[in-house]
Amino acid sequence: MKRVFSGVQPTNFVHLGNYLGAIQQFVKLQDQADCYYCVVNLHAITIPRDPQELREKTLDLAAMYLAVGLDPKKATLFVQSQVRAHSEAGWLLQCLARIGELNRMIQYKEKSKGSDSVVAGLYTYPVLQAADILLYQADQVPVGEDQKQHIELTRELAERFNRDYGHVLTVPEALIQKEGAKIMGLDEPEKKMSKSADSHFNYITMLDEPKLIEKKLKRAVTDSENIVRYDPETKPGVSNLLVLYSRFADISICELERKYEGIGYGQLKKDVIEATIDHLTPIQQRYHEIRLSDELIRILQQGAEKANEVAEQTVRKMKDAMGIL
Ligand code: AQP
Repeated sequence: MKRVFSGVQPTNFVHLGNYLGAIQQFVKLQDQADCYYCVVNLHAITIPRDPQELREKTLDLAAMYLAVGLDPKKATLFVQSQVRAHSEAGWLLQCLARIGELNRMIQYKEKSKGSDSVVAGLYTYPVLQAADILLYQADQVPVGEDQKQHIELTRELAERFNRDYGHVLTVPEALIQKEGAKIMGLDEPEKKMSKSADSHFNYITMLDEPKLIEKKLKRAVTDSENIVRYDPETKPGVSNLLVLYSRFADISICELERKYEGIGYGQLKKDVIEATIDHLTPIQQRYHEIRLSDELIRILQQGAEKANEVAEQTVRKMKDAMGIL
């Protein structure tokens, strides 16, 4: 059986990009593979966070994992900081990663732009991410397109480790969907939807109320052509709306293009609003039930125990191979 690992940062609320790009794949894969899904809270502190808020957001994200349909009987759900091997393996791999490689990381360049107080953790975070994945000997890593470069680095580090110290680590591959791998910002559809966008009109979170979803989608940037056609290059806003509608209503984009022949953006937006609200409402109801239950803590404890067993084995093998007593 294949092994799968992935994680999401508990920063702000999960948005439709995280959900359609990554988390929906997590749910499908739990029936086909041995899956480990993590709330990567150690990554979240690469940008300063309020400690109480980080605690809450960590549990919020774990509750969202369950609300979208992850089943702790099928997949292992846990919090990164509750498995110490992540930090330990992160250091071992930092001693293999090269400065030149980290300098090339696009996310680092984007997130550090314009700041004169960038912390070292933001720079080395792709190496910790590699450790997260390699500890579980994952074959596949379901992610959005923006993570492609980090998975390439992970593969490179695993191959380098195996070459220098003997075969210990599985070299994983990224699992990136054909459609929805990059959901674009509603207010700026040339760029990806992002939790850290300046305006909340950029994204729809999984917990946005129907009225807010409607407001955000009504304001979504389109173009002046008023012809519904999928063309991400020249019509990024309309194409993004088509992807959302296609994924939520389970209708192919070709079919949607036919459906909207001679019909303008007003109707398209109305339909996207309805499909989005219909999809998110039951998830939101489940989320609110789960978030306050003791069950959540118990599931995370059990998940951490299982994750610890696997991760400890790998880090021990890594240390043995490197001659670390
Ligand atoms: N816009 C997106 N479209 C498709 N997939 C996306 N992902 C993120 N944005 C999009 C995927 O979501 C997973 C978890 O991401 P993360 O928590 O590690 O955050 P991130 O990649 O840094 O992106 P965010 O959520 O928008 O945060 P910021 O604003 O901080 O960059 C990953 O698999 C990611 O590919």
